[in-house]
Amino acid sequence: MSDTMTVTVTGAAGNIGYAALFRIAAGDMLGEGIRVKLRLLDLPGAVRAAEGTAMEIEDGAFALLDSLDVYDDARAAFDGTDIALLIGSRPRSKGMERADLLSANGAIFQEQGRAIADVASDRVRVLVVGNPANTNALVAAENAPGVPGERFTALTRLDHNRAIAQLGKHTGAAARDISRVTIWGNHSATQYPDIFHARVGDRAGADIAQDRDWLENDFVPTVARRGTAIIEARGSSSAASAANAAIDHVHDWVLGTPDGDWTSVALRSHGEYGVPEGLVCSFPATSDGGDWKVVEGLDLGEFARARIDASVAELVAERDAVRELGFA
Ligand code: NAX
Repeated sequence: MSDTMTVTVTGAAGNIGYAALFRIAAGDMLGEGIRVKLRLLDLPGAVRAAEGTAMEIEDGAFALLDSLDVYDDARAAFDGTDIALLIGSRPRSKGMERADLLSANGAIFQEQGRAIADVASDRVRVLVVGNPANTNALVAAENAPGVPGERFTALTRLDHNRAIAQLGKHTGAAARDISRVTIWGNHSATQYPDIFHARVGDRAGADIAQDRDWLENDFVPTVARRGTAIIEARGSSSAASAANAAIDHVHDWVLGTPDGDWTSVALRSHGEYGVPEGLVCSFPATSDGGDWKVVEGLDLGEFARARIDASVAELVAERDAVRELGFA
């Protein structure tokens, strides 16, 4: 890894961007030895706000920050970029149908995929946060000829971290003592948070999962619907926790996952666990600092299989919809 990296953040004027940018500049994402060139992208109407955020970043006087630029043009913003955090997307507005949402986002991620293929660095790594994240990542990847498919990922690390937190609350264990949790499928309410292979201190997750009532009626729905619970409580959607998860994702991708553990990453499937090839599906994965590698060979019981299949079916339907619209 070189000692300077260029990082582009889209949706830079938004809530997650605001929470992520300071931590990136502080070295939390790439480590303290790496200098950062930050490029902020937002829509023309939000550039003034992104400039305000940039002024605050300047005022952080971050030792690792080499440069800071604000753009309203994707090609300019992705020029030479090593890490692209695609946070900006079109939210669902009142009365908007699902097809309209997929269409609006298909156009955004098609354009950004093309721009990344044309102008980003040869080693570019992409994390899509903007929803529907898995399918947006699929659209970007399909429109980026020449960029290996495994460089396009979507964020399920927030769901993964939420699962660790809930498991910790239930067992009294600290987050640091919990490993090998997995989020399978889509970043949506159909996701399946899996603790059957987890370790909680010296306890096996499968043992904790014996409490089926807690597992089915508390743990799984609490993790899957946590985003909605936060909107209800805060009046706005998760921002700092989403930014934190995006930073965790890139950190582990670039610097490697801890020995003996894995994380959850939405990756293009090569057919692992029977997931149709090409879908961007969340799997257990490790990194040695290079590419993500799906953890293979985990036994999936009936409980897991049914839930994973349902979430994968939703991914297939989203893929078919963007294909029909001509974006993939
Ligand atoms: P905000 O509405 O605060 O900010 C979004 C920003 O993106 C705005 O400044 C907007 O102008 C910009 N934007 C829109 N289209 C753009 C484009 N084509 N190019 C560049 N910028 C563009 O939303 P925020 O709370 O920051 O959330 C951002 C996205 O993250 C949303 O799609 C949200 O649904 C998604 N999330 C994904 C999560 C995940 O785990 N994958 C969790 C958190 C969050 O819900």
